[in-house]
Amino acid sequence: MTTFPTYEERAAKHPSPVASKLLRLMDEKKTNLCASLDVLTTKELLDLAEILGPNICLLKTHVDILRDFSMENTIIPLKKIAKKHNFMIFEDRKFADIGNTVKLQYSSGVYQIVKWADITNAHGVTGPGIVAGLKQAVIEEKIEEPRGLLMLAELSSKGSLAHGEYTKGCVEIAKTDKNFVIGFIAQHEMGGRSDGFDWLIMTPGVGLDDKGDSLGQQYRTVEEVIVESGSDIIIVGRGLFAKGRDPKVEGLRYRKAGWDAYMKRVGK
Ligand code: 5IU
Repeated sequence: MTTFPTYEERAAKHPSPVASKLLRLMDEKKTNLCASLDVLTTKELLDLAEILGPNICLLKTHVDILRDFSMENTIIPLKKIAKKHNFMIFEDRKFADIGNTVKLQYSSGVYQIVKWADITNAHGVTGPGIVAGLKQAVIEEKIEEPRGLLMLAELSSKGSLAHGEYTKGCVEIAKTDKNFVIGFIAQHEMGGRSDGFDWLIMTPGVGLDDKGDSLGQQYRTVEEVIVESGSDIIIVGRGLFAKGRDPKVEGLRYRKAGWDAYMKRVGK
């Protein structure tokens, strides 16, 4: 196995302040677990954030699922919990329109994502204007905290069309702004590590007990994702909190599995 730089080494050199902050906190907290909380109410979201907080580096939201979203009751308390337990927030918005439209979707409407999410993501289907549009929202809204974008290069679901030339195209789009684009949602390591690029690879479709669901989701194990496919962060949803599972127990279990796999990967 070729030696791979540690999160700590990568944090020290990374050109993006968001990626650097995330890599540093992963190293300090010893976790590469991102909890994906697709829940219906603010109470469920905040309760799970509080329970899982000590074991995660990142919390992934889909705020448009919440029945009772508000900046005041959802985002302000969530940011407080994030600060208390030292994790970052990733809104899995999957922007997919022309630059001017995504700029407005990112900054305006009910959710005003640019104001609170450290990280968001975008499809490459509309071309590099999507990166420029989202970046413009960060500048025009005068956001002081750093913001980062992930390109959706591959998906975990059965029959996904994001592969081959499409995936390569997403990598080229990512290269158009290496301070803002921090990496990929993908199933494998990609993009190379030359020319000053150090992409973060975050992988959903991770489950230790199930193989998939009835709607096309496909799960791989933590070891497959981190050691064999070279991912940096495991994104786990129902594996942590589905009915009958104890999020405290599962949080610890996935965190340990993720960290052990990372240690194996960096040869420690
Ligand atoms: N998600 C995927 N696969 C993908 C992408 C996003 O599962 O390829 I892109 C999201 C959907 C859900 C979470 O929010 O990641 C996975 O949740 P479960 O672990 O509960 O399947």
